[in-house]
Amino acid sequence: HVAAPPSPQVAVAICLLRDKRILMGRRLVSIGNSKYSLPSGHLEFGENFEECAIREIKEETGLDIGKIEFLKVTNNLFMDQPKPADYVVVFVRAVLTDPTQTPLNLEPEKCDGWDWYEWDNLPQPLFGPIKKMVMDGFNPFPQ
Ligand code: 8DG
Ligand code: MG
Ligand code: MG
Repeated sequence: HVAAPPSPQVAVAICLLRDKRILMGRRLVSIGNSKYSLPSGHLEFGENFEECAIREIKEETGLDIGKIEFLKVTNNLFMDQPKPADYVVVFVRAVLTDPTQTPLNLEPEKCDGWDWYEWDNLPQPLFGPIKKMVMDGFNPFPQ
């Protein structure tokens, strides 16, 4: 019996925008450990991108989001990891249903905490994929 080879995985990453700021947190997991990134998670079977975004944000921050819009898809390879990974990442943007709601750190074993950052003053160091997108001129805010 031969183990099945690894497959690409699908993740949804959420640019949660509040006024001129975006929600980010410092990762505490193997890929991108200690780097700042967007809330994100794996697409579950039978779920669409919007449902995944709503669920992951709720699980990770307790926040309720709406106005979810597709932004971009990227293919991110992490081949030099101890456990290599191949992600197809769907980036969406969203806003808070209730703008007075504040983020909770509901998965403290995976994230150091959430905060709002201005796009021109993002926290450092950024997680590789989002860092590259920023350098390439990506901007999730409505123009
Ligand atoms: P789950 O068990 O809740 O479904 O997953 P998770 O624990 O929340 O997964 P995650 O690591 O937060 O996100 C899934 C993967 O998405 C992550 O391991 C790497 C990948 N990923 C990229 N680019 C980006 C990005 O720009 N931001 C974030 N947060 N994740 C990204 O390939
Ligand atoms: Mg996550
Ligand atoms: Mg998650």
